[in-house]
Amino acid sequence: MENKKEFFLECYQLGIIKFGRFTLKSGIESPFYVDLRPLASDPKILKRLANYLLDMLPLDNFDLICGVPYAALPMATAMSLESYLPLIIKRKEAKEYGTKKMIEGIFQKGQNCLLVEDVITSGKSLLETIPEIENEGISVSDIVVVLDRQQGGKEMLESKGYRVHTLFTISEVCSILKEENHLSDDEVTRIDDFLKGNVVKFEEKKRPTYEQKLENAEHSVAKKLLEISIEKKSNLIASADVITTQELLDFAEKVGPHIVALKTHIDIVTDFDPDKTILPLKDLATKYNFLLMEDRKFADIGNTQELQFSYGIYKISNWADFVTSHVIGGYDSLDCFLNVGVVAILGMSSKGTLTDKNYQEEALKVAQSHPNVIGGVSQKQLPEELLLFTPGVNLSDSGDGKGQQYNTPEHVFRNLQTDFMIVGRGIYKADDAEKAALNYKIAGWNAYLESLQT
Ligand code: BMP
Repeated sequence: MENKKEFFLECYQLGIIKFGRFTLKSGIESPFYVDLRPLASDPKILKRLANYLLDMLPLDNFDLICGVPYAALPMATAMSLESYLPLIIKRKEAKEYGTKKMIEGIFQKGQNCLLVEDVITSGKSLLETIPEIENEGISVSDIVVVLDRQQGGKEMLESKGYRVHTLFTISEVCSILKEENHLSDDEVTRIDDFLKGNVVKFEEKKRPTYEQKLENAEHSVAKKLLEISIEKKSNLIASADVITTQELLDFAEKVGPHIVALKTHIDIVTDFDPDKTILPLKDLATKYNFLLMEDRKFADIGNTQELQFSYGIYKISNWADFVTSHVIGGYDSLDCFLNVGVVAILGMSSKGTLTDKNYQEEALKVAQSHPNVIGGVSQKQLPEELLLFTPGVNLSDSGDGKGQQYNTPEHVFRNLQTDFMIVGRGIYKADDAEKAALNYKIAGWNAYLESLQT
């Protein structure tokens, strides 16, 4: 049977590595250039490559396989055909129409996916790809790479807990080529020098602490929320989606000690009465030191929103500390929310939401520039100056059969760097809401502390 060296030499004949002077995407001049795409054009080599890669791996650990686009797509496909591991496809860009999915294929939340990459340099592109897969509820534990350029990527990913399996390293390849007289001593020295001086340090910015956010916060409501968070060691907002005043007050009494804010949908309370519903609710908010967040999701022109905010039976402006609002009415539509904080709806948690990439980018511009906005509801990381509120958190469920998509506290704090998690049914449907709130509070705070370490 051929050995790995013979196999590499056959691959080399396809022109996958060139030596000379090459300017890389980063602007750095490199003495070699690697392009493994030609391997896909030789079916016999591609099949053998797939088997070499599979031989290195604990295959029982994986439910799925996925290649980083584009060069690794044929490799992952070949590996799937050889191993019967089901293939999923990661898009470079979400589809503009239809489902807007980033990951195509058949998969289930909780499955573990083997990631395939052709070449690893700094590891940055893998680090961008992994959260997109994890966002679908799929975990990634192992990455298999054909060639490691030995510039720090493997070590960086390993430091984050991923197992990285590499078939070849550039040093190994160079010594094979030198043995076979394809490379001179001078060229090998030049490559060694380049490798020594070009280990890419991937400087990942650490998430700010609540204390740091508080220092930079401008809006009084943002400050208050952060102060409560620090004081109570909580980042939990309980969503009180209950339909009677009694249930609402009972719920607030139970969860009050553990939360930074109580989120209401006041228009679902069937027996709403300003004196019987709001006054005692405000007393509880004072007693337990939490804020009131009315999830009204305004979505109209400024004048109508102003009326909806201050008139009608709910008179939200009289009691809410902050409100949610779509920004679909444009920048000026948010002017009416004086003296409260606005949490802009940037992206929703439900399946098939129309808040696509383009909408989110435009909505974010409005949110970032409007002084009434303290943060956004999103399933994506936001710029540091905005507070991120993430609903769709549940410790045990993956969905509700009505389109809601759930994530764990670990996911939202580590991968999205959220500031506040919003939990509804995970708490109010629990047999013991107080205990559930305490459990979520602890899980959220621990997940936040852990996210400071990574
Ligand atoms: P639950 O944890 O029971 O799924 O409740 C989530 C709460 O957050 C609901 O009140 C819902 O209206 C709200 N919400 C959401 O689920 N997704 C969003 O994108 C925005 C929300 O406000």
